Amino acid sequence: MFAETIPTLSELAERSATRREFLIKASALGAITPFVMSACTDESAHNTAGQPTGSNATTVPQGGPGTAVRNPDSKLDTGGHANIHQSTARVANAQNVALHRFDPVLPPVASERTTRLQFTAQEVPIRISDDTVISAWTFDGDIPGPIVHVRQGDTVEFTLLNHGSIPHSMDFHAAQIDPKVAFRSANPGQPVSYTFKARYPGVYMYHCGTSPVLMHIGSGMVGAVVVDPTVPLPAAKEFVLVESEYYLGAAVAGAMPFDYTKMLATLPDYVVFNGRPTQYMTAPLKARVGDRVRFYVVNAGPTHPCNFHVVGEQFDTVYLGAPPTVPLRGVQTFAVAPGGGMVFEMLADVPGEFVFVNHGFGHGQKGAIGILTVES
Ligand SMILES: [Cu+2]
Repeated sequence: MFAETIPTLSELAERSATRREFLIKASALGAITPFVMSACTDESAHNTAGQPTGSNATTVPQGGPGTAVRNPDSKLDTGGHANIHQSTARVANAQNVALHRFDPVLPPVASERTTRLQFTAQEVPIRISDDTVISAWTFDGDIPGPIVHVRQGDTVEFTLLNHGSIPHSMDFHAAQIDPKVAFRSANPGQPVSYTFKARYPGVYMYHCGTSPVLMHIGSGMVGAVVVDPTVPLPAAKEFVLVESEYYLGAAVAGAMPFDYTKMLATLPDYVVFNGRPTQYMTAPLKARVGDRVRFYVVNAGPTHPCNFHVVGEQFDTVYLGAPPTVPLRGVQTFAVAPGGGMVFEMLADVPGEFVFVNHGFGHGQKGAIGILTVES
């Protein structure tokens, strides 16, 4: 219904002569309030010379290239870098970066009970639409990072390599672990490893936790972990959607950097599922009549809720936390908090094109919208 009355983001783009005009139309929210940002750049105020300790501390991420000695607590790192106001990446070939659809299908769970993950922090340009390349910070070169799928009780052995230019780290919400040790920052060229057990089922965010966390989450270092319950959920078509907000500055060498001041002002240019605005409008998710459809929705934020809704459908089951504990029945819309993850299920009993959207429509219109096609 709304598509008849409100132009989509793609339509806005087609009608707009320039990118600036497009953004103004897409935002339709007035000027961004000038903002005085915090004092996160005062390195001397934050750093100490501590070393990581504890059984999970397998490397010593101190003194990497271009960095001072840092506190092992990643929340205190990164301050003092000149580029903290805007993300940077190797953008020499930004215009040659191809647009690709992020596959939202949940990958199969591994047969082994120990999953070994090695992610690489990479600062790279990513094309998010035909006319827009962003200068992102990533896990493994994409936004979101790889979808991780394990089972309750599985062990995850994780290593973060840092091929970037500043410290990065990894905070798995699925882990219960001393964050000061495990989530410490890895300096460039110096990996960090730790091991955790996925004790509770559900869908969980992961993100870089290096300070300022807002900048590292907001620049793309996010992803999802799906932990299957011991008693499997009913068979379903399973999709993973990671919503995130983009706050962008003027293009440099063909790529738009993320803007920390705009992140603090909390007025995003785009709100996206799996890294690209409206990507599933032109390349929908697919199901057949009779399928149970399960959406694992993570809201990476960094700031706003994801008010998840499917136009023309209702969720018969919503797991707010670990399934199968206390699901909600008969839900039209539910807000996933920033940093949260929820599981939404519906029975695809009617054929058609069903729009899934952040029903906070200012954000739906900024890109958090797609189509589930149900074929008979
Ligand atoms: Cu980071």
